[in-house]
Amino acid sequence: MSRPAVRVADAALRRDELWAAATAVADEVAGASVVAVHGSASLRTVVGIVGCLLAGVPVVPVPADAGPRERAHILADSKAELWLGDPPANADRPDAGGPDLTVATIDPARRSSASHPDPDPSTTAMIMYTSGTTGAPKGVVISRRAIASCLDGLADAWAWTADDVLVHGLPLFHVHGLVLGVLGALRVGSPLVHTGRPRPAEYAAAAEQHGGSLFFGVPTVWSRVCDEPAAAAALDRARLLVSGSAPLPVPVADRLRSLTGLVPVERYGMTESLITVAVRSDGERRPGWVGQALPAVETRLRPLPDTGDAPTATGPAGDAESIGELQVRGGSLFDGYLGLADVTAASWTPDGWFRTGDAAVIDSAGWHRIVGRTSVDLIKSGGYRIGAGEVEAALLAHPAITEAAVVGVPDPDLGQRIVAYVVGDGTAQVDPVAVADFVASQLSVHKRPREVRVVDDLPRNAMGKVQKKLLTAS
Ligand code: MLC
Ligand code: AMP
Repeated sequence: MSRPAVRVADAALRRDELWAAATAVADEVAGASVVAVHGSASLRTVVGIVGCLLAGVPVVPVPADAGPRERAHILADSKAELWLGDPPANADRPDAGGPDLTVATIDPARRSSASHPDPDPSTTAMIMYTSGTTGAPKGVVISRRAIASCLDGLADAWAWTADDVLVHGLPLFHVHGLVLGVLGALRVGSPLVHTGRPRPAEYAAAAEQHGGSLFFGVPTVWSRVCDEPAAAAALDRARLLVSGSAPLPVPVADRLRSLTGLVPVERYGMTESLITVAVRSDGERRPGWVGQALPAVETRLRPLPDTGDAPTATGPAGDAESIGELQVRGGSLFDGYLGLADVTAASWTPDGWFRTGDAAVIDSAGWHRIVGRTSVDLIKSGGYRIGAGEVEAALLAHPAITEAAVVGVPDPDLGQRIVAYVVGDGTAQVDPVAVADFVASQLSVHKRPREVRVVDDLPRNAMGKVQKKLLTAS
């Protein structure tokens, strides 16, 4: 009997079973304009997403822990007409308080042998919601062609084949866990072992029980693996440890090397561009650097926008020291933000390059080092992208809060942790715990402030703009 193609926690399906179960979903969703799938870490999610892709229906993976306000926005903005999967934990119905939509469960035990025509590569595969510096999350429209281009580039860079066994436990509603971690495995034909959560002990168990050869993690995961040396030691027979979604601190790469004998490889990307730059498995390893552009991608540096927050440029571009804004173009780029033509246009240069908003250096061999972001208002915590503006809007909805500023403060575990500074209206004492709970009633868990600091006023410049640099330094 052939081995499972996908295992999530204790549930598994062979490839023929997965295809037949997903085809049953495709039969059900065919013809829909947009379908939302509850992005829990489950085999149901995999079956639901693959089913939508087989049917050629754009799918919106909804964060499993999205707060009601966030979820209502995603469903209304995407105009999803069907919800696939269990209702989320914090609602009887996914659209509680929002628009009506049909709700259907996903049953991995169903089978269909119907055939669905191959959709055109230019059609939309996914609409993935991601945070900007301000406002509600934007729907990133990603084509089938872009996903294929990205995955083929990574398969080439990492010599990723059906002989590999991929292990990870990342969320199934973002690029890392879903596009790379599920669709990548299916495209290459390597079995996927998803551990439910990305815990060190479960990575170790997957290495031992399932012969994991390729492991994906965000830097927080790798740092936690290092904190459990016995788990780290179990990865010593792996072929490749891959880190992405946020900067991997060099000391973590060094600790991983001493515990496993493997130098992790990094790759860099965004929801909008998918993965554009990667370290090759057969080449040099350089901790702190994220590698070279993938074959279908070009990169360049341009002078940083003068935001007052950005790192300062130090010299001419391309010399491994001078910092510029990283701009990219090529086969894995998105088709635009859903319904936001102006924002889409502003995110591209007039000559057709996507502005990543990341500050980088490039050396003469085309190696990239990411040195920061051009805006302090995009925070990366545990590999999650969080817009300060969205959290501030949630805080300002609190009746006793008159001003709010959200910053990412360096954190040894999470990279950055969210700290909220709030000013009360003076009518009553503002309780930090109640404020965090208030945000929790609206947004997903990782967007909640880890700390709420109640202050008398916020530091502002002569123009009245909050000086966040002063807050992150305190
Ligand atoms: C967390 N918790 C909180 C909280 N934050 N409780 C109250 N207030 C808060 N502010 C809870 C959690 O729900 C959890 O509870 C417990 O505290 C521990 O939380 P944690 O320390 O955050 O750990 P964990 O939940 O394990 O999360 C760490 C992590 C997670 C690394 C597993 O951050 C993660 O999955 N990150 C991956 C993000 C990702 O995939 N990004 C890719 C984006 S795509 P409980 O009860 O649940 O235990 C991309 C493109 C690219 O970037 O390049 O890849
Ligand atoms: P997201 O849209 O969630 O995919 O987040 C994209 C952002 O994650 C990028 O703009 C970078 O700031 C960051 N990022 C992704 N990979 C890396 C990496 N290897 N090193 C540093 N930052 C990264």
